Amino acid sequence: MRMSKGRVGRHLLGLAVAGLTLATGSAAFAELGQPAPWEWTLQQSGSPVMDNIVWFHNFLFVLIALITLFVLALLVVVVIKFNARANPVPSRTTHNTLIEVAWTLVPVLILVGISVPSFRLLFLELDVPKADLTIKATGKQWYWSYAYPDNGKFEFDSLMAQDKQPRLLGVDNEMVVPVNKVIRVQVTGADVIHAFALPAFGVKIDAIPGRLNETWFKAAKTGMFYGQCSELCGKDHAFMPIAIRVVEDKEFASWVETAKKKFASGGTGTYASAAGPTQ
Ligand SMILES: [Cu+2]
Repeated sequence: MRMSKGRVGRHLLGLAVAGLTLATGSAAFAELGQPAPWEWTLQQSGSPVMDNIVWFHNFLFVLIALITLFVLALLVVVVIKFNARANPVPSRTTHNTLIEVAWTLVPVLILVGISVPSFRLLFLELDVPKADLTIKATGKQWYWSYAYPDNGKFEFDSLMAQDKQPRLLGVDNEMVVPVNKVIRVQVTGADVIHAFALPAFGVKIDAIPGRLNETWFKAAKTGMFYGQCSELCGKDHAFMPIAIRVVEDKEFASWVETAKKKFASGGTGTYASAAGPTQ
């Protein structure tokens, strides 16, 4: 099987075009900000980082599908053309320099082609841009606390609310952020390792005691966005959802005023000291 240079070029161009087409197409069954029943795609994107993750995911999917089909086709050809009946006198060829160079070089080029968007995405995720707002999220057994050091230093606990929808995702006090602003989230753990994850924003970062991790997102739309603790952290690991309400600037400002009063006493510590670090 020989592949001319032109064919390889056309092949790779085809992959790129197919990847782009898939990435721009809408994702069936995926809702914005929360999971949906029978979902088989990624959640709808709500941030520039997630846009890039979705694109990269689709790009790799096309690439891997084409490679798998190509290898399958080669296997079928071998089975049909070179079995003992069809090919009673086998060739004694052992080397073919051109094809050996090609099957070394082509995979290398494919990997280099993958690494470029991969590193670009990695830097986009890890390189926090100049933030408009900083929020500190602390993972605790088994709820989250959010502190707003830029807006009066208030802090409050966010616990799962049994009576709220969506089930297992609704909380009593949501994290509230303004739309289209760069939000820097500093993440830490108070007792054991938790993980702050919000699929629609492409955010997932460990909350480790004694360590301050940083991530960021820029919500593209207003609305409710849900995530969950994503590190096994004890018996109620599944019941410490992350709920973020994205609002317009004005609404955010008025929420800050209310929150300053509501959480003046400091909501933090109440449950942590009562529960203690148990497994
Ligand atoms: Cu947790």
